[in-house]
Amino acid sequence: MKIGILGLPFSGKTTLFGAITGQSGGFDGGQQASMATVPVLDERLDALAATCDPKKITHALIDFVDVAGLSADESRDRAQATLTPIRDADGLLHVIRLFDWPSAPPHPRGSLDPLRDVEEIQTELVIADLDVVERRVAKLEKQINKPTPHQEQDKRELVLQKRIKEVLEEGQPVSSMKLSKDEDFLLRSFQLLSSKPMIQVINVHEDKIDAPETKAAAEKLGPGTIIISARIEKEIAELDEEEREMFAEELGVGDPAAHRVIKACYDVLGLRTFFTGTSPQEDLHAWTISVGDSAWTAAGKIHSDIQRGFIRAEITSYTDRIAAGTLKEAKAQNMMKLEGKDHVVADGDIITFRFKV
Ligand SMILES: Nc1nc2c(ncn2[C@@H]2O[C@H](COP(=O)(O)OP(=O)(O)OP(=O)(O)O)[C@@H](O)[C@H]2O)c(=O)[nH]1
Ligand SMILES: [Mg+2]
Repeated sequence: MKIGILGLPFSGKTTLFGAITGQSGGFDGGQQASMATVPVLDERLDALAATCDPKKITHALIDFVDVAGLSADESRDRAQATLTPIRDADGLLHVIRLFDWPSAPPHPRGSLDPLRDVEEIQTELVIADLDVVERRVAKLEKQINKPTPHQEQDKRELVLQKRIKEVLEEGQPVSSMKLSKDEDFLLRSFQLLSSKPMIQVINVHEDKIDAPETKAAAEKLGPGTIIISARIEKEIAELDEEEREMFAEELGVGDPAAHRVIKACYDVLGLRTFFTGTSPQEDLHAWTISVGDSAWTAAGKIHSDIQRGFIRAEITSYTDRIAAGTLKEAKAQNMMKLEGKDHVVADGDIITFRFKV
């Protein structure tokens, strides 16, 4: 799972990246971005570990990527270069500046207006996608009359790409379109930025976290918006655990930024967790899947061999597994269900895959 952090210059992207990942971030020279991997904390892992004495505990992981500021002032080439490192992201996190701070470089538009900033960034994504789609349409139009084995498919794709082009030309993101599963699949390789789910972070000064104008701004931006003071969160993240809790409570900032951001990512992207290895001395492991994913897809998260040789999945729900105490006991109480490839995995499921290689 990969989340790209983007936003206007000086909105606090690198500061938030530091708060989430504990790394200083920033980049210079030839580098276009910095990336760090963050474990997804999950209380259920601790509860499961208490029942099975695991050899090792592995959390689900999320990669965060911090890129340079994006804005309408940049050249097209520069904007494309900024966006390249996050084209393959599963979701985007937009950092929107709502802090006023004399010692920071000023907001590039000279005032604070989250809605205006959201529109500017969305337009940048739409223009970047239009570049990709226009080039693809031109290429398809050239090859469409040649009798190739993929001529029929090319024709279908051209119709779709033209439809997308129209939407983008109206300034609308691809995410506003209703696409079928097949169309979605066809488009995947083009990694269109405006099709990606978006989490919005309003970055405020620490004494404005609860201010009415902050809440009003968040409401205006709609669901999938969270409020964070990146600078103070970064300072908190740098403390040791004991100091951290005290300090966070004093400031009323709630859960650490990393938790809240990851939770928002799970909500907006529709992510779910399943577990493997809940017998003694196994590797207890949390994995991320999307809502609606099948047992077969889940198998592929672990290893392509398990997916290829899939026979069945033995599934116990988290609640049943905890109630039974051990996997053996859960089985004895008929809590373990045998499921096939197409079975939809539920959040918290504990799975043992049976497969043949
Ligand atoms: N008061 C306050 N200042 C902040 C906050 N977040 C960032 N800043 C300041 O804003 C300035 C820019 O922060 P960065 O994190 O470098 O912003 P950025 O979006 O990465 O900037 P570019 O990468 O240059 O586009 C720095 O001086 C930060 O200290 C915040 O929550 N509160
Ligand atoms: Mg930065």
